Amino acid sequence: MIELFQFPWSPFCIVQNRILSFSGVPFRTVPVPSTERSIVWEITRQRYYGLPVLRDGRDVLFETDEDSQVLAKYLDSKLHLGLFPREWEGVQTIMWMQIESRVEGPCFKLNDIHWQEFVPKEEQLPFLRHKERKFGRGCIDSWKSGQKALLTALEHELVPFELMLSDRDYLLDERPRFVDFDLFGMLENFLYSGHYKLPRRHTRLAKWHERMKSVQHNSLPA
Ligand SMILES: N[C@@H](CCC(=O)N[C@@H](CS)C(=O)NCC(=O)O)C(=O)O
Repeated sequence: MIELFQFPWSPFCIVQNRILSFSGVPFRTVPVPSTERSIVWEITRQRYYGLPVLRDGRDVLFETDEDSQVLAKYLDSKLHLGLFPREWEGVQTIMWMQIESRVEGPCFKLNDIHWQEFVPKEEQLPFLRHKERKFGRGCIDSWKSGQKALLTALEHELVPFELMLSDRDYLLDERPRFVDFDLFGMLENFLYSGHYKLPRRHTRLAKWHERMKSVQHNSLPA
């Protein structure tokens, strides 16, 4: 059975988790603390410490760079999900680069503001240390004081996606492609703390989000 090594509020883990549930294949999630990655180090034979990681029998899959999409492409070709059709090659790359930087930035900061509510107590010290080493001392407090501006930035970054949904159900055409799952993962991370709702003015995005929560591959036209 396919195994997904993950932690629950990670935007990138949510992407893979939703692709797997969309596919309908049985899979199991293996919880890994966000701050302690020895299991990942071990199964990747000391080649990777990031998450998510997939294990499928003897194969262990992980990303090779920021934009590699190794996991999603593996699942797509193994399970024939139609996530990376030729006609959208290139366009999807530009979109996921945008989604995983300009959209992901405000999403994870807005969620991290509430970190003490969802990071287990024993992980809180290494969590804070990891964040402050990466983003500077007091980073989370500064995100908290800039919360309104971050929400405005997110609303602004989502405008092109709202526009793309004017005359179709998914971002590129009538079925979800990789970028739909990618954007979904970032937004679920934003919503994870339970303190936020999607920006009210993006009404089509709200309906798309509802569709993305439950869409199944086998319910789409062949
Ligand atoms: N482009 C990668 C990014 C993955 C990523 O940034 N994962 C985070 C968790 S959300 C991570 O493990 N970062 C390294 C660390 O925390 O040490 C992907 O799509 O998987």
